[in-house]
Amino acid sequence: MIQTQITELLQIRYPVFQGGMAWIADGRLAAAVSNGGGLGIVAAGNAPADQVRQQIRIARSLTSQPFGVNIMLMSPYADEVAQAAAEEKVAVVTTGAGNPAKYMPLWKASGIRVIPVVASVAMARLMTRLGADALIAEGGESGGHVGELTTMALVPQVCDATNLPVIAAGGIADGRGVVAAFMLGAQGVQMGTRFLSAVECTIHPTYKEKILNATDLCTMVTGKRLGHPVRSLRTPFARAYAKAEFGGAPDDALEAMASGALRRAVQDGDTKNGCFLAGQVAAMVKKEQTAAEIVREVMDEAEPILLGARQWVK
Ligand code: TUI
Repeated sequence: MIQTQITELLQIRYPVFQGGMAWIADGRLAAAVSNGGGLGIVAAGNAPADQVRQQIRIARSLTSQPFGVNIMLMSPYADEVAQAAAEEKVAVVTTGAGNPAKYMPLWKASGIRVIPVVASVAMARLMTRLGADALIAEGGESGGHVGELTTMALVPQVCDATNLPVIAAGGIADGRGVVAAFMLGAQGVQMGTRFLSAVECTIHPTYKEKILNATDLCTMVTGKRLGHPVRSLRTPFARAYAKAEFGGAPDDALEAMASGALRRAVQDGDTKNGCFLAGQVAAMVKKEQTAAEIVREVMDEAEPILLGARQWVK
């Protein structure tokens, strides 16, 4: 049994978070992860507050365990979703793609544990000062919106900059990744891509199939020119976007291409015009399993590796 400050703080069995994947992480997936002993997270993405509230209520109806809500700060609905999360008194709020400073007093006053994603030491320091309860240090191996640093470089630097427990994210898909994250100073992990193959993950079958067939070099980063780099599978859409981006297409043409692209991947499995977000570990996702099996398998793998590490010390 592995216990850390994160299992302690959140009263969960395993220090494993499910990433807040926009359009993907609904109440059903979040509840399944939480019932499996991890921390399930409902992703708000770009959805309005009433839809997020509905998913929070679905999660609550399916589990008595704690779960979280991820607030994507670039969303036009971020203000109203932040308010809804406070009213619903979810156990945890995680944030991504921006600075949640203006919402922190509200969430803290509602008794919510606030765990922002940080991609830099400066943001880690700021969030620590503003009263975050823990930090998620997410490296650029992850799927979706990515920062500059890798998990290997970011996690120890964030750990050195804060006294809060740190959850490592980006590039983790099995027990080896968990142990590596612990060795860098993390007290927990967050996985997104690995949960794409969960039975309870209701993405289009084409999306699942693409993850299960992925190879090591299957992902790429696009969107740097407009300041929103995202990692996704190297599909015809991603190649066409990269070509337009480097070929000098006007900003509004790029925005038009990207608009609705996540939804087209998740709901329609549209490989021509959809953006299939995935991390560099996509090739490590080998089979469909329940969310509970995933959480358990990863932690069951981690334990003997941690115990075996002693062999190296003579
Ligand atoms: O947020 C994510 N991953 C995401 S968000 C998303 S939706 C989207 N759609 C289209 C374009 C862009 C996003 C898909 N995947 N991960 C957490 C994360 N947060 N990664 C990096 C950051 C981050 C970056 C900058 C956090 C804070 C930050 O601060 C900037 C500032 O305001 O100083």
